[in-house]
Amino acid sequence: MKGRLISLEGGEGAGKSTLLAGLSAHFERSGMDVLYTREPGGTPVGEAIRALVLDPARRGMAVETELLLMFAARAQLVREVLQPALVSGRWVLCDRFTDASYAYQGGGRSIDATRIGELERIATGGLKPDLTLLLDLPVAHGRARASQRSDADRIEVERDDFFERVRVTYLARAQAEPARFRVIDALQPVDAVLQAAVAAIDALRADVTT
Ligand code: Z5A
Repeated sequence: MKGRLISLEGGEGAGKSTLLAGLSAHFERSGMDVLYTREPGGTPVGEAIRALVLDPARRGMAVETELLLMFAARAQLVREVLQPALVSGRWVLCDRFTDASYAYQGGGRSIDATRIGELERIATGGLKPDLTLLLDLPVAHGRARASQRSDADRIEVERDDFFERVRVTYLARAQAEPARFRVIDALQPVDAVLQAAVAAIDALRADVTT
């Protein structure tokens, strides 16, 4: 594959949407052609799954169902969007990818990581981001930020201990794969978060061209 895949991860209120807006303006200024997509979603099938899996009315959803739906959306995104884009040499910025399933369904819902790994092989065929930007901040800060928003989705209504496990799992994955992850302190001002993300992306670009 000639293109590059960058994923954006973080817990609640980490500021992913804010960073995406900043990165999009930065890429436009620097003439970089980047494809944006998101998970769950990014395809008509994936967006339908997103509506179902995040619907607060679906209170009875089993954790295994939630996990399978995340991977069903991912399998579609990989085949319909990511593989063709990467093969054609495009850079893709994906708002969440497989690390989110390890963090939320593995850490948050306590599903065994080995079972998640089995689904990962089926859904992604081993496709991993070249770079993962992890926006990290204490759960209480993130929840305070997110509380400014209106409707909470089915996962956002979980308790603090759920989001603590999500955070711990993200950080453990970053520690296990330091070459892929760039952990960004999301308590910094918006501009500083953007600068850190741009620096990590520039380093990847420099790697590709040398
Ligand atoms: N999920 C899952 O469980 N398993 C999976 O495999 C996948 C996903 C792929 C939807 O994700 C849900 O899906 C998510 C995980 C689950 N559920 N939860 N919880 P999403 O990524 O679409 O939704 P999100 O987590 O809510 O992300 P978001 O929309 O990008 O929100 P955000 O990270 O909180 O970003 P924000 O809206 O930019 O920032 C929140 C507020 O903070 C806002 O008022 C900003 O102005 C403010 N902000 C942002 N940055 C700063 C800084 N630096 N300083 C101060 N204030 C700031």
